[in-house]
Amino acid sequence: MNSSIRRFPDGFLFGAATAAYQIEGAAFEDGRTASIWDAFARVPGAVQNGETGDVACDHYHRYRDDVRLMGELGLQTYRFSTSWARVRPDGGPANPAGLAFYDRLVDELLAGGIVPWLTLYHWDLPHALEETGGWTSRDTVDRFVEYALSVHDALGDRVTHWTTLNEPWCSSFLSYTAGVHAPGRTSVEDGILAAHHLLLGHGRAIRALRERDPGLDLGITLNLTVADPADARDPDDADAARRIDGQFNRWFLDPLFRGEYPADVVDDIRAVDPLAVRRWADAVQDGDLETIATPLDCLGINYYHGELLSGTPQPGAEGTPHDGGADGGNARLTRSPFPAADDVHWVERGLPRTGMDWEVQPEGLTRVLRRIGTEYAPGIPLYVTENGAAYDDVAEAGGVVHDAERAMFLREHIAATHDAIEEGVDVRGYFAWSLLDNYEWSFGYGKRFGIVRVDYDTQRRIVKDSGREYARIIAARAV
Ligand code: PNW
Repeated sequence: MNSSIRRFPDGFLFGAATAAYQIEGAAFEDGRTASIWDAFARVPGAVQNGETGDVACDHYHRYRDDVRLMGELGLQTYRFSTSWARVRPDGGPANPAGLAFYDRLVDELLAGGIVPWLTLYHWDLPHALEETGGWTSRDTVDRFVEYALSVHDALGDRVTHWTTLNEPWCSSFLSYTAGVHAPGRTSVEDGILAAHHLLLGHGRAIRALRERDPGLDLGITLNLTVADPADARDPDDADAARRIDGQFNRWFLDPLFRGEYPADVVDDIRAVDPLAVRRWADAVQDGDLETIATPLDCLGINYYHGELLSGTPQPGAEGTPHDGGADGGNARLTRSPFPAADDVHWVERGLPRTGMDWEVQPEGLTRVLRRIGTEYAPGIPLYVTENGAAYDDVAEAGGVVHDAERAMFLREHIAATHDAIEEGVDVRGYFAWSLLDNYEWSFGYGKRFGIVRVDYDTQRRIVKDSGREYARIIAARAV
């Protein structure tokens, strides 16, 4: 990283991101029915303090104020997700009252000159569809396409940027293999089946939306990491890094951009669970990979941290940085989200850590962008659709939050994004996670990622120092 001023190209978009279940609240209003998160949050021990998204940031009722806040920060774009259980309760017929909320939200954004960036699936499957198999069932793919088209019916005249899925690694392996996210299932077979049907739903939705409206900007958002071996010359360390890269990054990148699953990872998983792989192979039908590899208009990348890996057990270290709640008091983690990584160990390298215990490694973002821009998606515009940090903020008298660490985190990662652009990678935007403190899944309200603080008793919003810093960066278009 050099230290001179980095100016962003014209057209580069600065924004912030949220997701429906994490901020909306109004969980059972206007016809919305339960999603798998409403159900999971009520399972004893699943979420810290038994917290639910019933109220969350009450954004459903306060969206006008929240959009005004976005305007004050100078956001050019806002990434949000629609709630499937609001739009098609129980996965059934479309619900006009639920769609009307997004209609109002989009109008408000457009009136404020903010570009809506819509994600269809940020993990909140209607609970009724989980009862019929959830993402392990191929029927859910058809339901997802119907849902995508319902949202397009309502918003397609005003929303150009559509993301099918947010982080399918989380909604398959954290959700169906590790069991730390809804629906809390714990098998290798369910994880790989869910991943396949999610990817198939993505490809089918892209095709259906494009057929309707060739002018849309269509993509998917993946969470990606840099998996480095502690010692590249040590074959066990190199193998550990290969496995995590394979199970976290390539399991999704290869089918999406090369139309094939990574053979080395299939072999690894077969070695630990041959029956799961046989059932999964039966579920992958002719033509599926072609559908999954339907060309995209853009790719969203969520980046939080990298990993340093070894084949040798590390003193005092347990689990992975991806346990999604295990070290936050979540007792449900019965297995690793990585089906075939028993001999993989995470190495402590002394980097600063955030409140999630995640390492701060900005140059990893530059490397992820470089790799995707050259190896996987040359010619496809990339967007950093999430990046941010949880810290234990304190609201001081006078309504200020001095979150210098988060401000530094954002600054360094925005600079790392610019480094990739300077190298020639086609990165077109950056979204801070998150606009608001919100419901951090199995951590409940215990982790605060917002550049705006939310007081959950009063619903008062306070722009943190990091929010002011981000507003300055946006105004200067430079860091
Ligand atoms: C992402 N991991 O989740 C999500 O898109 C957001 O909804 C979430 O609030 C944000 O990142 C912060 O956690 C992740 O275990 C959850 O590696 C877990 C992991 C990664 C991303």
